[in-house]
Amino acid sequence: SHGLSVKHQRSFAADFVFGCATASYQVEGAWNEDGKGENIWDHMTHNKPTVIKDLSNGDVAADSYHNYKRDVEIMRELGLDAYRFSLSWSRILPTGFASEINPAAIEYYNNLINEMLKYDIKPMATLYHWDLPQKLQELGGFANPLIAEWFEDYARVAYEHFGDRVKFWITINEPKEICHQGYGSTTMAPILNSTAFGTYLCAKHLLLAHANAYHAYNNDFRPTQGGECGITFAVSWYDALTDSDEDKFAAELKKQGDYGLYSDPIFSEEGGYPTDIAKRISEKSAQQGFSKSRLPEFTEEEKAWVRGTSDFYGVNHYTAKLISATEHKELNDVPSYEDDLDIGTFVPEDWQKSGADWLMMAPKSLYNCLMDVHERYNAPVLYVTENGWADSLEVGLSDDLRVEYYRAALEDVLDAIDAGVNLKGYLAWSLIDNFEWMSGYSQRFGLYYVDYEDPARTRTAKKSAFVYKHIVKNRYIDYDYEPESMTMTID
Ligand code: GBH
Repeated sequence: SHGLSVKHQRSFAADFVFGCATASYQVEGAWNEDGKGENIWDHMTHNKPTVIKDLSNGDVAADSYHNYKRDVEIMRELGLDAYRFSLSWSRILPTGFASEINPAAIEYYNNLINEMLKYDIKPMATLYHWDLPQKLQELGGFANPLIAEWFEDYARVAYEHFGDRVKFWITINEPKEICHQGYGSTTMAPILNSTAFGTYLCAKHLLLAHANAYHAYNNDFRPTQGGECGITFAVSWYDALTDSDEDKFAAELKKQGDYGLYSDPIFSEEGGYPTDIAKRISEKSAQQGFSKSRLPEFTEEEKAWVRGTSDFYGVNHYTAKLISATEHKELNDVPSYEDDLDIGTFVPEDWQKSGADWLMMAPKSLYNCLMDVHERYNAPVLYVTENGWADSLEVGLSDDLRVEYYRAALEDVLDAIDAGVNLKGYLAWSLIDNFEWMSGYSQRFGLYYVDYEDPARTRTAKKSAFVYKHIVKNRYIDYDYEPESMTMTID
């Protein structure tokens, strides 16, 4: 680079944490090796394979169970400060319960963590990224209030075995996706489709489970281990379609329903659910002839137990939608979260489309989300725990749109920091291509390309990997940078 155009560039602080993220079911494979128990994704993909777009599953995925050394080598190639991965509950506790710990699972995660620490890469561990032990699902999963005890027991096992080295814990990844998609709909395991009753029942118990895991860490492990423990939400940007009060209210309702419902109880001053969405659900329930709201209330004691239980607010951010108040729809006899919201969503034609139908390049969407969370919750410590772009299958290593997406997102990060947001780190989704849930392998999110035809699951750096590496190393965004060759090395 000639240096002139970069002089005016703003920099990321030396202690700003740059990393990449993955999740167990999406990368590990080895679905039944060394004593791992069945989880809800194993169960669904094996028993109902047609729900996955390409009829695939995570049986092998990127085979990170056998390739963890190569994964850490990739982190070194990229020069990462940190790596976010998730623990497979059913690998560690094959029955779901803490009475039986699988030693091979402990060894696998020890190996991964120790390999990272050898090279000074900070492990950031998610306890739950969607792969519930099937046995616990059969007992109701997040619809059963006992999930709070089961999850706490599991969390304690994780803190006990890994907490001497893991200093950053995320309890649960994206509550709304778990509850709405998994319980109230059919777009994620366990595809219960049990209406909005399922969605909100899950919401309450999930929050209690999170709070138990947080308090366990805070009371019994933090004093000796000294790490951070928090939770991560899917935060999309929802702008009002027009300036009308109705559209603005609709956009606010969508924010409350998508993340406020799950993060207000933890981060708001008063605790408990956000008022507008709670009122809406209660009104809809009454209109439909129910004697009380389908949103289960917290007792005062529960409210107090959940409030304040996160050391940071984790933001998974991808895209944006424009929101309008629609004509009041006819009463739906199947109560759903969508029916409760009763809003319209729009995507402008000129937003660049990705390989995923829901993911568009929306201007300033990450900045707007970070500002919203900052203002809504009185300036919490923030981490971007996921952010990324989907390619369709035709795109190989020349992923120019991903390069454009990451540069724009990181520009938003700098803007947010300038505006006073207490943002400590940024993790790109994803380190490598992986199993994209219901889309199977038909969408690729990796900085590295995974060859699924190759039994070795060879990983190759895409153009975006070189660009991300350059940013991480130099701490600024150089728009003139082009990789000289596509040969990746460790600096
Ligand atoms: C993350 O979820 C997951 O944590 C990760 O495992 C996954 O691989 C990654 O993203 C990529 O998908 O705008 O109404 O069409 C992302 C969750 C999924 C939330 C799509 C918003 C769009 C709903 N997002 N969803 S809509």
